[in-house]
Amino acid sequence: MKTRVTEMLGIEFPIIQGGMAWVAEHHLAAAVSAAGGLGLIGGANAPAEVVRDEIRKAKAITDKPVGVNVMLLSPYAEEVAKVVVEEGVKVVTTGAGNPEKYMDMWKAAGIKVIPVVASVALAKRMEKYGADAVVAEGTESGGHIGEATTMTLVPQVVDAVSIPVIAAGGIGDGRGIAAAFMLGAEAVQIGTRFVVSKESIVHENYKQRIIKAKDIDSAVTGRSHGHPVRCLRNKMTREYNRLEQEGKSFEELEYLTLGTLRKAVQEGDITDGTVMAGQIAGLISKEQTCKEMIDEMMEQAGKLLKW
Ligand code: TUI
Repeated sequence: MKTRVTEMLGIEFPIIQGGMAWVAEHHLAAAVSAAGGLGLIGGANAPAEVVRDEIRKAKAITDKPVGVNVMLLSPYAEEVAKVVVEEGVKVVTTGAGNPEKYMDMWKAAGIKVIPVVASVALAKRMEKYGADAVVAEGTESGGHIGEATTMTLVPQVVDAVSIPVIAAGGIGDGRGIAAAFMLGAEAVQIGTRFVVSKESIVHENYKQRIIKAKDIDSAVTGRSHGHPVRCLRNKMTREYNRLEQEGKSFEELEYLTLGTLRKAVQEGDITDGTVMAGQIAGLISKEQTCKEMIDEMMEQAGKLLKW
């Protein structure tokens, strides 16, 4: 299955794993790359030396390329942006902001730069600044989100730019991949399904929460503050949304979300922790290896798209 994205990245299948905070570490990224997709290490809020170490550990597991997601709200974004150059990373995606100030440095180092965007305006701007592709991420995604749905955003971005578009948000099986391709995407980015993979280091409670999730279990905190974050409904989201409705400020509610993603991922606290996951969680029903997931999804998408 060849597209401009598989050719550009030198990968077998048009599947990129999301660079999820605390989740996308070297075991997961290496497993996805080894299975023929593109694995990403999530820089998240980690110090640059932690990211450097993760890159080296992934390289020790697989010879296939592994990319890095630079989370632009991170206090360490600037240092992480330099570490990816120093470590010879071939592909960088960015999230939660505008990566313009790093583009020249990355391009000069020969890095393929793929910003994640949630609007047509940012997609066009990124193309102008030399982006090699964009990930158009719909509001179905887990974590920090925009407003437009994948179904509406992807074809509008496809029409607005000439560079390849990668669809993200709400994709969890071969039907989702086929649908994204019908909208004009040339690859997909998948997060939530890989969270429950065998190679994913998240706590078993977190995996089971996703596996047991129903269609209506998704919640968004922080919408009224302009910091919408999608996760699975629990005691924390109910408390957050209740206080948000009472008009409490972002700062007053920060105690509910600070450090709570780590608490859920590492300690398995899925009651008070933040269980980030996309709306597709309700579709995800079993733990499999990354290779089993990718092979199953590609077979299903291939039949539908008559590849
Ligand atoms: O970045 C993500 N998803 C994330 S980042 C993250 S870590 C975090 N945790 C809690 C609060 C905040 C961050 C968890 N999930 N996805 C990519 C993405 N980027 N989605 C939306 C955007 C985006 C939004 C606005 C990108 C650019 C943008 O505008 C920037 C500008 O200046 O125009």
